[in-house]
This record gives sequence, structure tokens and C-alpha cells, in this order.
Amino acid sequence: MNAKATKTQPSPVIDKAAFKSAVIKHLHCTLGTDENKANNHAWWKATCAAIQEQVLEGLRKTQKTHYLNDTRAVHYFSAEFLMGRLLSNNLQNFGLFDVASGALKELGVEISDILEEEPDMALGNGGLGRLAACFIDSLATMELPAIGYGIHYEHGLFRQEIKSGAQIERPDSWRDYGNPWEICRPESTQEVSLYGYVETKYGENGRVLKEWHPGSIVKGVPWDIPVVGYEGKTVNVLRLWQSEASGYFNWDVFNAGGYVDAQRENVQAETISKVLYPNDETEAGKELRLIQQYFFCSCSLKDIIRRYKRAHGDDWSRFADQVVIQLNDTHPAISVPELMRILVDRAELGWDEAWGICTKVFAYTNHTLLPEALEKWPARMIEKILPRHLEIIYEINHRFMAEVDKKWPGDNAMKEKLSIIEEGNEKMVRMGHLSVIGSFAVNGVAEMHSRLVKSSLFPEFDELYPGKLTNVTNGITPRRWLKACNPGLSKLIDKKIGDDWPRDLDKLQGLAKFASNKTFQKQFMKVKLENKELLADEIRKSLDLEVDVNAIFDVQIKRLHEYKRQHLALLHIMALYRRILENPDYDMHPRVFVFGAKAAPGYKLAKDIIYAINKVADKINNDPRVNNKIKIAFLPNYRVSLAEKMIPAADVSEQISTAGKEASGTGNMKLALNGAVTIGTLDGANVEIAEEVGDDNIFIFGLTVEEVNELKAKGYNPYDYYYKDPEIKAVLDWLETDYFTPGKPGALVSIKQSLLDNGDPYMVLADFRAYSDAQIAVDAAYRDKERWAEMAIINTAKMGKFTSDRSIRDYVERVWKLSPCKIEG
Ligand code: GFP
Ligand code: GFP
Repeated sequence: MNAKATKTQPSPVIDKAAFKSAVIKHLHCTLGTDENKANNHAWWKATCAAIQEQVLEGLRKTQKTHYLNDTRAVHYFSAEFLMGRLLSNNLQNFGLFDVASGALKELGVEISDILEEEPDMALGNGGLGRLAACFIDSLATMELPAIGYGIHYEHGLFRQEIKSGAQIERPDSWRDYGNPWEICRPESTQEVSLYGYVETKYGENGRVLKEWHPGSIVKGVPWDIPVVGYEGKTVNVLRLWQSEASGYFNWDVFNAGGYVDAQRENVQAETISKVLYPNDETEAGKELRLIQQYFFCSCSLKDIIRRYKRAHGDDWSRFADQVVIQLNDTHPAISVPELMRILVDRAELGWDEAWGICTKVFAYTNHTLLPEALEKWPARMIEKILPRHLEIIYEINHRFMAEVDKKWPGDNAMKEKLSIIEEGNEKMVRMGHLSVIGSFAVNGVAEMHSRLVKSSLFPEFDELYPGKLTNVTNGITPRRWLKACNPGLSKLIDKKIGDDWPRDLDKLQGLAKFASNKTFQKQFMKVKLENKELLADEIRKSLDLEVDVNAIFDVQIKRLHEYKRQHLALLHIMALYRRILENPDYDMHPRVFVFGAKAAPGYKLAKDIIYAINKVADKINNDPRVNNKIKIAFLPNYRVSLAEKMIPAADVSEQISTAGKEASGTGNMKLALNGAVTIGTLDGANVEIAEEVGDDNIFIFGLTVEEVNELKAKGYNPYDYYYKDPEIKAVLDWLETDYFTPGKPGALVSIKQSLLDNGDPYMVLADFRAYSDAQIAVDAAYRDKERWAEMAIINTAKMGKFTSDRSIRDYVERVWKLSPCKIEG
């Protein structure tokens, strides 16, 4: 029997007829077209404009209420926000999806067609940026006062095309024809200084005053993206800064024939917000990244201070009560010296008072232990671009070194280790250390990761500042990652346990008792099959490839990186292929391996892995001897909207990073929430997923962190595995031939080299056999249909912990100390 549904769906604020006339009004009055002429793009824009009326009304009320209540707010500083598409999300959150769909149908338009018109807002690279987007969704849903701050990149992450197997990067122009959600706020423009020199002066009582004479000034113009909470009450803002030249277009130079010179300053200034993560292999690229970081941090801090001053004037004593700033990774770490500069040089506070404020305002999230991802900037580069900030960093460090000396008297090695400044040929500023020292709380993003942050990344900081280092396990918003992307499953769940789970994901527990119920299993797996059919259509359209929906859909979607080990999956697929060629009766359930991944443009081996996956796919997909037992679909241009199609269709979720390397992972949570069963290592949040679902409902394999470390200490030699395991040897040797790249022998050899000559830094070979065995267990489990359905249901039922609402609750309690604010009216 179905549980009685509790009615908590947002109730629509307008009805179908009113929505319909709003769409028509915008078609006529905003877009200047009419029903007969409008194409899907125009219908999409008119629909966005219709719902935007509600959004802006909510935004206005929210801002007024926050202002009147003088609320403490969190400010989430992030170089990335991977928002994806907003129309479907906004409609869902206002409870208007069915209303809109019905209204459009009466106008002869399919909502699914117009949803496809929306370009993704891909202002981010991977998990870190998507996490920021999930967090601002939860903050609005939980009615917490919050602002996201970032950069209004003209081009988001590149659009990936695959040509003859290889990744080609094309510019992503997400707002070419205007973005219907964003609002420009020229009235809140800020100015940011760069370059120049510092003058030392002496004020009253011999006080040393520092004056920075900047070499150039750029403008930061804010664009606001409204962030609608579930049920549409709180509408917070994501404020993104766009750079512009501060000067005026130089008429005189232009008229004298200097057409290019007249615009040089504009071009330079506008470059700052042009692209996400400019290639930093060149000096100019590095400089640009640092300037980007400083640009958005400085604009955001000034914006926060302006708002604070409106309520509190020059009284700084309450600043830390009103403002908390979360630094998402080290990208915004330059905020620490920037706030010190504003407080000491501009507001003329004493150093200790300023530092007291600073260290009550900032908190820092660490997302990785990989040394190459912990930013360091050459001191001389900071000196050139931000001369005053370098002085401040030295002063922070000088005082910090005194603290270290107090704790470990005379221990110079310790000082060297903890210093913000890394000595060497080139003096470097360690932004991770600066973030830890300048913050009152530091968190890792999953239990295991936070433990490693304490024990191996920052053990001395943990000793010096007991209690500062903490954990907040990541989460994902169930509104986007189940309710909106998987309507079939959402409706089934609503019927079974009521519809309040999107707000209270622990409610999904209620499904567990139906996990072995045959009827429910059939209903659950029917939805899965329908989702697989939709993905199969997408694969057909995108790759001209037919896949069997009765096969196991095995999905690996994430940034391409050696530590995430897409190449482990590839070697395994090649091994299966070889087994089939050797034994045409090789017993396996047919599988479709689905990949989505972008490689950083400068990361050669990552691009080689994409190329190899596609080349192996060409061969296997077209080899009749395989008899359709294996298909490989590498779907190009992986992004949020593509993930929304892949995740509901997955049977198996690949989470196979080297233990100790994946801080958390969030794709693992999304896939399990949609009923995929994980095959994974004991890494990141996989550990906590395993705790929730139980060992019987997950396939864990491979070395643990301790075993990885032991093996490394002992001296890991990949050749041991190569010579001992004939299958590994055969598969690696295959990469050297032209079997997969006819006429081009050696085209895939770099992968073999990295795994042998280069020492296999991520221990792919060490884990290969365990992975292959785990895959055999997956195969067997899948063939037992009831067993599999039960596992899939349990996975969905046990994901309550991983809602980003829980992460936000943890941040509120452990770090931010915020209270919700009800929006009236
Ligand atoms: C600024 C602008 C307002 C605008 C809001 C929207 O306000 O005109 O409504 O941004 O985010 F001044 P504050 O940033 O001053 O709150
Ligand atoms: C990074 C880490 C992930 C983690 C996210 C969010 O993601 O393990 O889940 O940040 O905390 F690596 P990427 O940006 O690397 O995808």
C-alpha cells in the first residue's frame, strides 16, 4: 500500500491561464515577435521571462527582509560556479513545472524542446564548481542569508568536440544572445587597483602610513543571477564580476588614426574576466590568473563592506558578527591580505584589531591533497601586481613565525615548513598556509579527506590551532539531482513515501522497507529502463551508435585526471575484449561503458587517454566478434545538462580513484541517489557511501590508503605486475601496436609509458586485478535481477546523508553560526 502523500510540493503562485498570458506578453513585448513566428529559442526566452517575474519579486522581498533584519550572512567566494541550466530548476522550485508545461502545450510547444535551448552556465571546471552551485541552492532553500561571489567569465569552460578520437577545445559562449536570468547592476560597480608602488609616509604620533599608488585601475561591474530556493520563498543572489576598463575610450587617439591603440586599455582590462582558468604554463597566463583572483576578491570585499557600512557606518566592531566569508579552495586566498589592507591602510585600524576581525571572518575549505593543486605564487609576481599585499603577507608571516617560535622554540626546520613563504631559487607564497593562518575554521570535504588534512597535509597547524581543522562532508542538491533530472523516479517515490523528501532527504529511508518487494522492484527498474532508453537515444543522436538497453549501463563521468583513473577502466575494457577474442563464449552480461570527461587543454596525458578511449571504442563497437557484448560511448562535451541525462540511466557508478587522492567526489552521491550501484575504492566519500548502504550494496575493491602508503614506502614497481600478470602485459603491449590506430603504431603508447617507465604514479597496475575481480562480481550480481533491484533501491534509500542541505547544516553549526530568516509577504 502506498504511504499517504504529505502535501509539501510548492503550490503554484499562478495558474496555467496566467502563465500562458505571461509567456505571450513576453513573446510580444520583450522579444518583439509573435506565436506564428517564434522558434524554440524565442519560446524559451519568453518562458524564462515569464518565470523571471516571480523570481525578481522573490528577490526583491528577500533583499528587503534581509536589509530590515540586518542579518548575518555567509559570502561564498568561489572562482567557479557550475550552475548548468536554470529554467527547469526555477520552474520546479516555484512548483510551476506542470503549469508551464501545460500552458506551453496549449500554445503548441513541448517544454522538453525549449529546455534544450538553454545553454549551460559552465562557469567552472568540475566538482568544486558544482559543489558551489549545490550549496547556494541549499542556502536559499534553507532560507539562510547568503551571497555567492565569483567571476562573470565571458567564456565558460571550453566546449569539447571529438575529432578523429581527439579532444578539440572550442570557445563556450554561454551568453552570446543574452542570458535571460542575469541582471546587470552598474550602480554597484567597484574599482580595483593593480601594479604600481607603495609609498611610506609618517602620520601623527609617528604612525607609519602606507600608500599604494596603483599603476592601473579596472572596473568590476556586477551581474546578479537570482538563486531560487525550493518553494520559492528565499531568492538569494550569485553576484559575478565583469572587468571593464575604468578610463574612457580615447577619442583623440582614435581620431588621430590610432584605432588599435585607442582600445588597448579596454582590451587589457576586459581580458580579466574573459576566460576560466587561462592556461598558466606561461608567465603571462600565471599573472592573469592571479589578477583574476584578486579582481573578484577585491570587488566582493568592497561590496560587502559597502553593505555593512550602510547599516553600521564606520563602526567596525560588529563586522565579524555580520559577515562570514567562505574561501572555496585557495583561489580566493588573496582576500586575507586584501581585507587587512582595507582595514589597516584605509580604515586606519591598528594591526591587531584588523587581524582580530580578519581571523573571525574567513573560513577555508580544502578540496585536495594533491601538491600541484595547492597554489603557490612567485613572491616577485605578487610584488609586481600587488606590491602592498606582498608587504602585508610578509608582516602576517613575521608575526606567525613568532607564534611558531613560541610553540617550538628555536626549531628552524619547523619555521621553514610552516612559513607562508617557501624559500628556494624562487621565493613562493603558499596560498594554502595563508588560508589556514587567516581563517578561524578549515574544513576538508569528507571524513577521510579531513582526517588526511589533519594527519598528513597540515599536522603542525592542527597542533598549533587545536579544533580549527574540521570536516564537512560534501553533498548534492536533491532538487536538481533527483527531482528535476529524474521525473520518473521522483514521481514513483512521491507515490510511495510522500513528496517531502526533496527538503528532507532522510525520508528516502522509507523506501528501504520496499527494497525486496517484487512489485516495487519492478516499478523501480521500469523507471531505470525508461531512463536508459532516453540515454540510448542521446547516444544514437550524438555518436550514431546503437546500444542495447538491457545491457549494464556502466558510467564514469568526471574531469579527466590520472588519479581518477579513467585509464584503469580502459585497461579493463581492453582485457574484456581480449577475453572475448580468445574465447567467443566468454560469459559476460552485455555492457555499455559510458564516459563523459574533459581534459585540461595543457594536460597531454589526459588528452591521450580520451583519444585512447575513443580509438578502442571505434574498434570494439565495430567488431562483429564482440557480438554486442561491449559497447563504449564517450559522449562529448560533458557538462551539467549532460550529467542530468546520464545519471538517471546508470546501473553502475565508477568511483575508482587511487585511495587517498579523491577528496570526496560528488558524482558518486548523484549516481547512487538515482539507483546506480557503486564500484569503487575506499576513497573520499565512497567510504561514507559504503557505511550508509552497507557492504552488500556496493562493490569495494583495491588498495586502502594505508596499503598505498606501505607499497610506496616499500618501493612500488609497476613492472612486477606487468611481468606477473599476463593479461596486464598483453593489454599494455597492445597499446604499442597499431591495432586500435591502424597505420599509426605507437599512437597510444604514452599511456603504457606512464604506467611503466614513469612509475605508475597512481598505482593503476597494482589495483587492476582487484578491479577486474570486482567487475566479475558486478556482472554476477546484475544477472540476478531481484538482487540487483534490491541493491539499486537501497542505494537510493540510503542517500539521505548526502543532501547538500545536511552539508549546509554542518557548516552553519560548525563554522558559520547563521540563523535562517523567513521571507514575509
Ligand atoms: C545592490 C544594488 C541594488 C540591487 C541589489 C541586487 O544592492 O540595486 O537591487 O544589489 O543584488 F544596489 P546591495 O548590493 O547594495 O544590497
Ligand atoms: C574537487 C575534489 C573532489 C571534491 C570536489 C568538491 O573536485 O573530490 O568532491 O572538489 O569538494 F577533487 P574536482 O574539482 O577535482 O572535480
